[in-house]
Amino acid sequence: SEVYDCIVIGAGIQGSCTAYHLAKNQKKTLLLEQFVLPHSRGSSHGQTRIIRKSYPEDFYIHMMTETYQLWAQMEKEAGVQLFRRTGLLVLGPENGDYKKIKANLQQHKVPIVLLEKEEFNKHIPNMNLTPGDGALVDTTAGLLYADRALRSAQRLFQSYGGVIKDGQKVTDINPGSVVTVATASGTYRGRSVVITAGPWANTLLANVGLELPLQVVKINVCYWGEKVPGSYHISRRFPCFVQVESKESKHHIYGFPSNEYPGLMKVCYHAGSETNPDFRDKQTDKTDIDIISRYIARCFPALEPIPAVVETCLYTNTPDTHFVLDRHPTHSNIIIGAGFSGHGFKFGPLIGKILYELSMGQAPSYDLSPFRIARFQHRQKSAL
Ligand code: PYC
Repeated sequence: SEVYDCIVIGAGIQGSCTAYHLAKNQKKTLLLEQFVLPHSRGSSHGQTRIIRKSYPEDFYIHMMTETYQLWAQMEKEAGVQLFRRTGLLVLGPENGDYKKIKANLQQHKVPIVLLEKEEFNKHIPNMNLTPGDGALVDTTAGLLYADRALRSAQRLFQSYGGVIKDGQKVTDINPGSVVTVATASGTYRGRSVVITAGPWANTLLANVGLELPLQVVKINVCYWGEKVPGSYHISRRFPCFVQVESKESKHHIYGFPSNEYPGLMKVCYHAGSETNPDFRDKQTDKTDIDIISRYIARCFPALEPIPAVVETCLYTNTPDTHFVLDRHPTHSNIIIGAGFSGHGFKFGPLIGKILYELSMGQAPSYDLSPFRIARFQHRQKSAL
């Protein structure tokens, strides 16, 4: 039977972007997805994601420069708008993570606007700045139209000759110089395999004797009604925002201008309770919603502090919240992209490029030391 240059397992944003780079570089590629596409079972569905350079870590800000270019390139190839610049309002106690983000943005010469408390409401109406908090706007940031982006990556992949087989759950992976991947419908062979299975990473990695320290959490994606519709609307240039620490929590609270559902603003909490990705409806904890409610009551006087719509997304967290981008420790033609920890979508086309390079045995164009598997005390199953 035919042998693919690469089989990518998992057609979320990371797998779809990896497949896109492979096919664009004339590699014979199969993209496998366990569910029928499109679906909302993983971490790549929904209308929007934030894209930002506002990070306390140097390496992410560095990676974002090329990532913005790759999104623009994908927009051009697909003929679809994927990015909208809204700016990102960053808020937090002056001496915490906010300070690190501000220093990092300034060091990398990212154009920012510092908002003094006296003029805060001139720029950001209908919002209360917490006393003691600093506020800045990263003017380069904005939002990605997530479901459009995912579909564009998959369509471009197909237009470059790539093959998608959806509704095919992988049941076995046999390592070797040619790797065999089995599903209920067939067996496929590839010179390399990329595993980008999101919350199902460890389920698949069990087939190749590896277990990563990943925690799958359920995120309640909450939409809050505007008391006066349009108060925070994108057309009024209300920005995306991230509150990096607050009275309510040490975790981020983030939000988007109202746009996707009329009269509703998406505001979420960047943490959740552990769940099993196949039984996520069993996880009914609402502590996170209470935290956002209290924050909204305090900081967003023009929002109803009870959510009108709650959807679900899954994060797959590593202990340090940094990604896993690496080769399998003993099978160098099996490549792993995992643990995107709720902040990986924005990097999609760059992650795709890096995983493509690894899958072809090329030297990656970035220093991947923050993303290595060896940083964990990982357990290897005795079978190996
Ligand atoms: O990484 O900017 C981010 C983000 C926003 C919401 C979830 N992640």
